[in-house]
Amino acid sequence: MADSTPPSQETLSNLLHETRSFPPPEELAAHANVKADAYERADEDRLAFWEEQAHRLQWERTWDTVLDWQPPYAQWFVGGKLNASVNCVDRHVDAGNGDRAAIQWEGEPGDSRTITYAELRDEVSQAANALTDLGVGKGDRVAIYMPMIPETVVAMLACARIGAVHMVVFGGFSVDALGQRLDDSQAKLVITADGGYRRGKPSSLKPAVDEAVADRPAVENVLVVRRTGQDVDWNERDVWWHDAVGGASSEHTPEGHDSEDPLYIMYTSGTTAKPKGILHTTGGYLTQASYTHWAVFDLKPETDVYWCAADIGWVTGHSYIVYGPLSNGATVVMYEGTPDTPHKGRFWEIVEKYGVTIAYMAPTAIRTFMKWGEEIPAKYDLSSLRVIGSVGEPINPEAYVWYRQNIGGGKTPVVDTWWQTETGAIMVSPLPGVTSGKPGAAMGPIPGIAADVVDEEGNSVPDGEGGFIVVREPWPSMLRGIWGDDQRYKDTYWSRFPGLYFPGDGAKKDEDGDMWLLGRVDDVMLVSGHNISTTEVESALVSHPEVAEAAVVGAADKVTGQSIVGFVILRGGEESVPDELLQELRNHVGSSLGPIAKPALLLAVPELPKTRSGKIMRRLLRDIAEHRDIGDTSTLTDASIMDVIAKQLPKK
Ligand code: 6R9
Repeated sequence: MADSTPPSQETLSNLLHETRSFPPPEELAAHANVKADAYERADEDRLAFWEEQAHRLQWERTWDTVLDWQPPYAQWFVGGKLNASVNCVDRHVDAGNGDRAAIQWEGEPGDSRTITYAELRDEVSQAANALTDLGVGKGDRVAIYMPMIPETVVAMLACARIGAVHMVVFGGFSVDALGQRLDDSQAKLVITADGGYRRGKPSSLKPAVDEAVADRPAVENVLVVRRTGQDVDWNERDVWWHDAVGGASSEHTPEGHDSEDPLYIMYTSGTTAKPKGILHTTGGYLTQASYTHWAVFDLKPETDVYWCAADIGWVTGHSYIVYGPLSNGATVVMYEGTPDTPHKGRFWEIVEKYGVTIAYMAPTAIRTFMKWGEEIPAKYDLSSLRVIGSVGEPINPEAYVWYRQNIGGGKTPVVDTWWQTETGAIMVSPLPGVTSGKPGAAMGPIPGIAADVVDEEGNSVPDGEGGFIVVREPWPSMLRGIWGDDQRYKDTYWSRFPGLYFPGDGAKKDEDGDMWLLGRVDDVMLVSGHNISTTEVESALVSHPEVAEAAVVGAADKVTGQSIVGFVILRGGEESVPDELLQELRNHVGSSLGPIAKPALLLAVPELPKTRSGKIMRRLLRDIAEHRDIGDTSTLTDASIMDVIAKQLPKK
């Protein structure tokens, strides 16, 4: 509906005028990997800038052409050859860093493993040999349906090593979601585990795979890691990881792959339509994943301990647990379980235990920690942290300030990083040694990225106005298409504004010219002819001291077109709240944003429907608010929450 209408100027001028600003710490700025000149160099010659970044990697053959751009198809570092797994592993061993920890893994029950770069090379080589023995070759697709264990990383890198294309499916997805992705990608091997640990108990994975592959003969083998030791049914095509990989040689001679050879497919959960298989290739993707991880987190591989608390089944796990950090030779912390198992201080216990210096997580996690209370992180020594990041949704100014204060000790820069599965790597973000951070703003495009905010005609908007975020020039880690559906690639991203990439998000430039991301344009609400972004109303709610999380939707209304229905989680977690408080919250929104933005109905709920990457699924809340049957919930973490929320709603 509101598909092509940008947030109105009126609403935007009402926006919270953020005056807080946090300059980079002096010490960090003095030794920062990236200084302000990077923007100038990139502006002067964008291709030369990316070419310089490509030299961060080890190439078997250098490229002939930096960019071949036949809109909307880009090829980067054409003619170059490299191996992504060599760049993430062997290279560091060859440089004398074989003893450095590559992965510090923490299992949910408290078991742990340290894997050095030398050990990782051996395991990846063994897995590459095992995959080859199972008949997997270059270009074949391999599905990975795993818990958060080191073998998941090994499996991805082994595929990259032999040129097979990995396709990781969230361990929490249903049989149907897995089956649909197997059909679309025509995967020939599935790598899975008996199960993993979540919320204090073993959850199973193998039965879902058994069911999904039963009527899918294209899957030739299922390779199974033993993680929990639970009983599993055993079928003819099943192979134990410890037999196949454990028994394989740790010698493997890698070959260079073309810069444009496919590296992986990652499905993004379309809202109603079939999921899109986003295709990424090798040289450009690895260049930008590596550069952004080094630049945005100011990574010093010798001394930093880096932790990204995302799941590997999300693109964030691909670019910022695996390809970015490992290509930079970083020490990466990886955690298997949930943040409240066995207690609500688990994340901070991990930071203290490993001396984490850089942490990266989603706003949904940050808001949950706000709800649990600041006394929990206060019990741990978090003084090792020096840069903290956010990704996945707009971070509300209040959540940003809480994060900086209670996790960052009031001193660390917060990097709010905007990007998508399709962009492959970070596009818009402050740089911690350069940018003064402003709560709630992603600030501006990183060097070498031509992102802008435009109006409906595709013209750049002046400062103080809003519209749509677009990207004007191709970038190295951009998607190369949608697997098997070229028309959809053109229609989805390149048809709204001819010649510009359209990510589907609303955005604005504030009076200082800093960029704010305002959520998906299809979530924008239309109330009495005014466009109102969900992000702004939610941020206004979260800025009230009693509110930890909020989601708002526009529900059909005979009089106003749509009316705003809000769902809030209170900081103490109470569900039965006095009407006066809800009234006060409605008024609070009214006074921050104007009466038009005041929710017509506000409900206190114990939880919100979220995807595994923590995004609020507003379309399901809209179904509830409009008293409709609830749509597809297969990508929800916990579908039972929908009944709980529906019960709160007054009858029609
Ligand atoms: C990396 C990732 C992409 C969508 C994107 C936008 C939202 C991500 C954000 C953000 C505001 C940020 N998003 N980061 N919105 N500020 N820092 O999340 O990929 O799962 O494909 O989602 O997430 O709406 O378009 P993906």
